[in-house]
Amino acid sequence: MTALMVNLSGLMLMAGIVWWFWLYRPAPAVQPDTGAVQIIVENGVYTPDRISIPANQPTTLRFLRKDRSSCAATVIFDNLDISAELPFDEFKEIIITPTTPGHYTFGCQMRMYRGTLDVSAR
Ligand SMILES: [Cu+2]
Repeated sequence: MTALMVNLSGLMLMAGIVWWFWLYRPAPAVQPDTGAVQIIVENGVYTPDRISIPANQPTTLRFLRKDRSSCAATVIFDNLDISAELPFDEFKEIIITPTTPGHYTFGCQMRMYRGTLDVSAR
């Protein structure tokens, strides 16, 4: 019995290693070409959760909240002085024009939802 458990945990470890080194690829940052990005708020994740946008140009973030929990209803952009309420199952557009390139995190109040804006100078 113990030997079986050891074999099982060994198999799971190998599966984990295969997953990590061969199968896992981080999602690429999304580049809007229309000046608008749609972000779905569901199951504890923003999709996409990493967004590349240009500095000094207005970008529309179009949120659609599919999560009924009240915590998901607020999105806060750190260091950009932006926060907004997201109505359930309705599009909410937030237009941002960041002036300083860098990485800006955003999330819900309790930080269950997290995302990053990569602002680049172009
Ligand atoms: Cu939350």
